[in-house]
Amino acid sequence: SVEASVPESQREAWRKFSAKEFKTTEEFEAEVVRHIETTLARSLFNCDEAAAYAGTALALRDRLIIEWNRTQQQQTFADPKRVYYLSLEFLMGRALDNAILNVGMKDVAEKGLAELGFRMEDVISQERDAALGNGGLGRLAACFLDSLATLNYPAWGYALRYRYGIFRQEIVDGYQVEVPDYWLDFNPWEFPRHDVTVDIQFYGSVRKYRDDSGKQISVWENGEIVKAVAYDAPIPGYGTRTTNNLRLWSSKASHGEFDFTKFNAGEYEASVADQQRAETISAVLYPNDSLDRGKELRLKQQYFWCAASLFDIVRRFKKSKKAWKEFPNQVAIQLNDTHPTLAIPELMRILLDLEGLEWDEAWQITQMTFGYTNHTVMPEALEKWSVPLVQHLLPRHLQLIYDINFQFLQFVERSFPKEREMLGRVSIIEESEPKRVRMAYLAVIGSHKVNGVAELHSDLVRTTIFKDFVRIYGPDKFTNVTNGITPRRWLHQANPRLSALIASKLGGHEFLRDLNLLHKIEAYVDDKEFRKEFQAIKFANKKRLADYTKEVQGITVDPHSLFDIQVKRIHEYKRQQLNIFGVIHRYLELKEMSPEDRKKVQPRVSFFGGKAAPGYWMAKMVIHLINQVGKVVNNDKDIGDLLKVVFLEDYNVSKAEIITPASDISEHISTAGTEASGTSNMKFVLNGGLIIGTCDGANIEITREVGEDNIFLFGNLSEDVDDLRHHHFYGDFQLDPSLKRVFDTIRSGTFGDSGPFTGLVDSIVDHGDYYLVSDDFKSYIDTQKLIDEAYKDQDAWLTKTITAVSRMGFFSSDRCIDEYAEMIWNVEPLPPPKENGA
Ligand code: T68
Repeated sequence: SVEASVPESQREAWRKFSAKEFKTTEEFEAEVVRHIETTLARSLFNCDEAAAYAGTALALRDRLIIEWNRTQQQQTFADPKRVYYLSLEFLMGRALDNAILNVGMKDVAEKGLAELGFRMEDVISQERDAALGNGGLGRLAACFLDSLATLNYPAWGYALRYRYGIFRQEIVDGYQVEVPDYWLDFNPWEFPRHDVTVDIQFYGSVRKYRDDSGKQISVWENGEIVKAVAYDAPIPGYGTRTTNNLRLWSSKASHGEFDFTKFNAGEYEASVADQQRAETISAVLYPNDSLDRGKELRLKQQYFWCAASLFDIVRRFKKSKKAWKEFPNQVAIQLNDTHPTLAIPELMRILLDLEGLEWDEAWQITQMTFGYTNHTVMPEALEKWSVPLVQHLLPRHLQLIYDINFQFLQFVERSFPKEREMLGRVSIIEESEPKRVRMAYLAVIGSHKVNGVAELHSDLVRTTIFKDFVRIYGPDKFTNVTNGITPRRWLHQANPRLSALIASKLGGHEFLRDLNLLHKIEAYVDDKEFRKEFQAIKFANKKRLADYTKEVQGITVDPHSLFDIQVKRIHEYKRQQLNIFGVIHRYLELKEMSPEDRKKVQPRVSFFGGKAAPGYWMAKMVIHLINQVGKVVNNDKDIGDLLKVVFLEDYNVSKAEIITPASDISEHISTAGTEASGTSNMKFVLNGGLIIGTCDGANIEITREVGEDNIFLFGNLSEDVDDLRHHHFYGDFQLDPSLKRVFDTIRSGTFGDSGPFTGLVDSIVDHGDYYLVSDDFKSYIDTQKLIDEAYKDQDAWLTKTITAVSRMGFFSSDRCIDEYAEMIWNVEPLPPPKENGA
């Protein structure tokens, strides 16, 4: 039984007046103008592009919210098993373009805006990115929301409503400078739900007593309360009425604006300080993408978000009045990395302390509810929280973690009585000083499935960090779901002309819902007209990036050059340094050549883009080196157009939509075994670019799908990494002569003061070359040579790119979500009703 607030007899009137969605161009225009004139209080005499954007966005928002209401109503009545995707990051980018596309109103909006005097492209580019994420992990979550809605899964995303997203990057004198990203000035996509709030407790103490029946009761009390307020953003599926919800929690002082008792007692500042301290929790996204810094505020964020989300999920479940044992049949919670692992002890607390369940039942429910996705095997990224910190902030949760650990270790001891040394290895508590909670172990123990994000990565998960756990639980608990990307944003939106070309051959856009249909375009690989248009599209996309580069970076590049692109977070393991050393090597070779020989060279532009974590010195020096090399190379008269080096400032999702379709080659060159999957590799190939890459992450599956002839692989394999590191450790290696020459050039001051680059060079020459740059250098530059040669045969190159595109169907996030749904969540789609109403 569902409560409804309007009595049956009045519902007719209600229905008569309930909001209608615009359908025609005229209705759309009417909505836009109405919003501009009334919501925004502007007129046709002062309507700039920003106002046109606002009006359009508000019109679309109204439409989404009608669909959203319908979807939520239907889900409330049907009460199916729902998926909850807990992620501290959702890197959504812009919403307007996506909303227009997904509700199928592109032509209407384009025509309507034109009639009102605006170009759709200009209007769309007024929107600022919702940048609530660092990189791949956050963008994956965003692609998943798109697929979940498109496939009609009843699903919710839960995250924090950061006031500041990932910082904006500026380059000043060749160095990265961080500027705050205050993105909430105008955000038409969110709906504050001031009625949906949750009290979240921190600190305090635990009181234990026995009730009348002798049962031990734990009460967590005397803590500090902070309020979580819900903000909802509608997530429309493509070509379906399903519109799911992304719920973001904002923190607020529990007593509202400020504490009047304190205020009246003259403690004005103290009362405001309380309020500010509470609001700090959701103030800022942590900008580290692969380093665990163990900061108290981060732990607060994690608990605040987990506790609010679980309260919400449990509240929804309880409305259905089902027995607790039904919980895992109604609720699947996916943990995006270990960031939401506190949800495990939090659910235990709810079930034991608040609902009075017995341990065994509570634990079974918990394990069956959670799934955990791992995104890295690199030790410095694995979260470990200091025990004293957890004790202080979350005293009851620490007890529960110890209890979980106790039960678990007993189980291990029974299963492996002769391997007592295993207990220390697998304990959730690391016996360090201070002791630390290993969150990844807690996540494994509290979940029924653990998955990696590409085959090699999932193998490494099973054979390295969770090796013991595979023996303890058996191999079936550990699985692989290779990442995917949404073709709506990353093909249709980013590359409308290519999408149109494909549609013209496949008889429509159905491939955007079933990407495997792409294989049918392989039949056109020899079709003259098709090839011509495909090539023209690539050129136009390169031209667009060239224009952008001129406009924003002031650098002129020739779109006939080979465009070589590496855009992603800057990290030693991703090896942008290998790329820039290769560029320096190329520059030195060009300098030595005779003018005659230079004429035979394939001109190239090396594009870089990406942010460095603010505290990551080495990454910042890589950015500096790229910019310094660019300054010298781009102004060298001997070189001209043969080589240009561009650092694209402030790489983000909306810029990726311009950059990705413009590559001839993109670089995915991480040290083997370090990049869990990578997802931009998929985006580049889908848009008709080839890859230079190592045998790492999803490069391996991409090779399997597109064929070895259509990708450029190089470098050492992951199974050889340990040995190679060992050799470096014992000084048993020879620096490649061309790499040595690159280092000598840097040291000589060719690229300005070499001081800032000392650490970078030394890390390779003197400090063990952990990321094996020197070991892969030769094979990297040789492969780049092969690419130069291959590119000269434009016909063969075109054949490779078309073939590769046609074989990329596997990498849709739709495939990925269906795998999660079947293997991990056990949920079914809930298709929307054909006509209006539930
Ligand atoms: C990325 N991880 C992987 N982490 O590096 C990438 N980490 O290989 C993979 O394709 C992608 O996840 C999706 O699976 C990240 O992006 C983070 O951003 C991050 C953020 C905070 C803390 C740790």
